[in-house]
Amino acid sequence: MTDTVQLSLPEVHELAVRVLRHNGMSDAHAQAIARVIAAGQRDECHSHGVYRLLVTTHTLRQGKVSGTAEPIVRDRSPAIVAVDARFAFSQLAFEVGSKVLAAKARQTGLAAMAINNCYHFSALWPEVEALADQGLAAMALTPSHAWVAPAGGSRPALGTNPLAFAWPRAGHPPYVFDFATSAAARGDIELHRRSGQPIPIGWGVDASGAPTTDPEAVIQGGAMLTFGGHKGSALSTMIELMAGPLIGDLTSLDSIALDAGKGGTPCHGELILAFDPDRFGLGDLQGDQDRAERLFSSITQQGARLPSQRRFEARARSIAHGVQLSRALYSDVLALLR
Ligand code: NDP
Ligand code: PYC
Repeated sequence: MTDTVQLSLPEVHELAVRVLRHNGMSDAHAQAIARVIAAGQRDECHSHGVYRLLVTTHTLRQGKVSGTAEPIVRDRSPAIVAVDARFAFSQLAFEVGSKVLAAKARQTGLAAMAINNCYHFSALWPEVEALADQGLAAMALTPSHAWVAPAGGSRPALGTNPLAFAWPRAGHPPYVFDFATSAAARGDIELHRRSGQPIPIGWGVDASGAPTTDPEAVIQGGAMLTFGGHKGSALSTMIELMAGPLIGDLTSLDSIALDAGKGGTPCHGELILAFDPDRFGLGDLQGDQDRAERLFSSITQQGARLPSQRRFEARARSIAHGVQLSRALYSDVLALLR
């Protein structure tokens, strides 16, 4: 027996829907979440692919997150749409609200969507990429749980707080980056723990504040670290403020307090911004796009790669051949159907 299992992309989607439906989720939520999980696995984003079924099901079984609440969309102003996820997962709220966000961005040039009261576990690139596919530039930011120490400290105060950006390109996939403002995503540290592997120095400290390579020491009583020292720390704090108090929602400190040690998915808000290049420019859209393309070429022509290039290559492979899951993960996921 091999250590891996080969699945087609429709099989990954169907497995995710089956697990989520079996654990009490409505079809609308299960389908929206399965789309994001299958996309994560397809693009070989292992910390936010099928592995997330373990985390979402754990959270569902705790009974805190709603598996059925329908999001409520509120038109707050010409440039702001707010979506109340009503303590369900965020994906359906994004799908429903992003249509309004895109329409507003086309009307006003710049529009914002606040998603409130959502349980949030996913990567942000599917969201900004979906907006770029409609010709919009986009940014997304969200807090998580307070697992990360600020630069100069050793106790958790910040979340792993991802920031994603997408820029639409004619004839190419969009330019997209999406990263945690911690040195590594929490999901990566959890995957190292699952496979018994040490983590690199710089990802976290133990309970005494000393640098460690032991993922368990970081998770149990230690703290993760931000990327880029004080710069990552300030960026992460900005994300707390913009996707927390600015939109009337929780910080990562609030989210982990709400969790009360249950180890569930973070619960807070998310802020998504969409920009229409047609409205911002001075009337020479083609010239603007050409200048952007020259910038991308100056990066790639010296052998550097654009962010998401690895993902897009993985996507092409997965579409052609399906994906490989570790057998251990596959059996843990099948166990969720019992
Ligand atoms: P990575 O460090 O793996 O990647 C960050 C970005 O940098 C990606 O866009 C990646 O593109 C790009 N990149 C990586 N290496 C290079 C390189 N050599 N040259 C150019 N670009 C490069 O991401 P993280 O581990 O920080 O985050 C992983 C995911 O976790 C994200 O999708 C994030 O949204 C998610 N997350 C979600 C949270 C939540 O609360 N919902 C919290 C924290 C993280 P590529 O993918 O092509 O390698
Ligand atoms: O990997 O840091 C992470 C994370 C937090 C919430 C969802 N993913």
